[in-house]
Amino acid sequence: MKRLLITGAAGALGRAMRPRIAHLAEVVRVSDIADLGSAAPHEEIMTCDLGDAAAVDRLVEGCDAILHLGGISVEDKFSKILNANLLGLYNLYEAARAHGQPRILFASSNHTVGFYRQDEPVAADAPMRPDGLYGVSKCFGEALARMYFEKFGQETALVRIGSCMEKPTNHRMLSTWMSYDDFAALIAAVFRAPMLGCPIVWGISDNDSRWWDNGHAAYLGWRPRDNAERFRAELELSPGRPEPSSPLAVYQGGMFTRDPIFTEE
Ligand code: NAI
Ligand code: 15L
Repeated sequence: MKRLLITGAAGALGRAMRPRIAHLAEVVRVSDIADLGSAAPHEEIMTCDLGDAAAVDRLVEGCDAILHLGGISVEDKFSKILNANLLGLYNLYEAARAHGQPRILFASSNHTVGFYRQDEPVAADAPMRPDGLYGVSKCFGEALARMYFEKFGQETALVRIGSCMEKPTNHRMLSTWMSYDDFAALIAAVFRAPMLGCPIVWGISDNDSRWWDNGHAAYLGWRPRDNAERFRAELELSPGRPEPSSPLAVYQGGMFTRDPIFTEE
């Protein structure tokens, strides 16, 4: 493709994905509200607040695909979630509608279903059970994307990312971990698939321990290769197993289920 837009490109996943997916496009437009540093030769920088409709319209114009990572990524005050994750997503989809409907990969989250217990396998079409306002914002994002698909044919992969980081850091992540390389391979599969539709995809590696199954999305041809299991022995030593009654051991969303509602002051 000619131009791929990455929002949230200054964040943890943005920084990890930029070198890994550079080969997917001739030009990668990197965007964030935060400082993006200097551009690589194949990159162009556009600083933008997702809550600013006019700026998002300019951002999306000329792009063939969008990797949407930008937004508030943990529990936070509603005003911040409202601007970045609700208004920001609406702005992005309206801009996409105005500019040829580039395919979108939306970084959704396991926190859409965080209140399921860890002994309950969850199907992609099971009722949402968000574990906080952040999780609710991802439910909104999935619903918005689905509506734009049904009404206008806008294609989106709704990737419910588990824990995408260098390595798992607690026992819960033996089930939720996705390696950076597996995420990069998923992004490539999403943007190369002849037909995408609007599937929910669980963003996890090929972990032995798992609560989610991607059988319904096999047509994407994505084959994750990493497995959190190789970190089990290390995690047994530190941080060790959580208490059986700890939210970390009970709920799929782990400690997010215990976050308060952060008030504005
Ligand atoms: P991050 O917090 O490191 O990066 C998010 C980026 O979005 C930041 O650079 C931030 O400046 C930017 N941003 C925030 N508000 C913005 C606004 N109003 N306008 C423009 N940019 C704004 O998060 P991370 O870990 O890189 O995650 C990326 C995406 O993936 C997020 O949407 C997050 O919810 C989602 N996700 C990540 C998971 C993970 O394990 N890292 C798990 C599940 C979902
Ligand atoms: C998320 O949605 C967060 O963005 C990320 O920071 C992790 O905490 C991840 O979920 C997780 O559940 O481990």
